Amino acid sequence: MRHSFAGIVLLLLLQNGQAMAHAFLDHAEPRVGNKVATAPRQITLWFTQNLEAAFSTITVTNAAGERVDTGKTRVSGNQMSISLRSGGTGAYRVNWHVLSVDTHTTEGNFTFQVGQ
Ligand SMILES: [Cu+2]
Repeated sequence: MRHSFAGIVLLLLLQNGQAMAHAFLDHAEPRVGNKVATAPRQITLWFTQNLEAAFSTITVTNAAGERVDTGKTRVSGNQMSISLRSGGTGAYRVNWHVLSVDTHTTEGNFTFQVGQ
């Protein structure tokens, strides 16, 4: 009886630890919310956990809402990046969707400013 109770507590602790280990955005280049003088050639995102390349993607839209990414996300460890076409000035939105190695998916988006 005592043993099985300890086992259940351990299981709950393990599950909780795993749930807190989803891949979340750690930082990005260009930085989230930052302003850059000219449109970057690529976007790079770093996550809190390693990513599964096949199911992790980035899309980027310019101020007019047009896709300006080249459509090919590159994944390496906890990092992924994508090249951009020139898309003019204004607010760029970066949308990310990742599958981390713990099989959980997370997604989010942020903007940065190009030009003045
Ligand atoms: Cu997770």
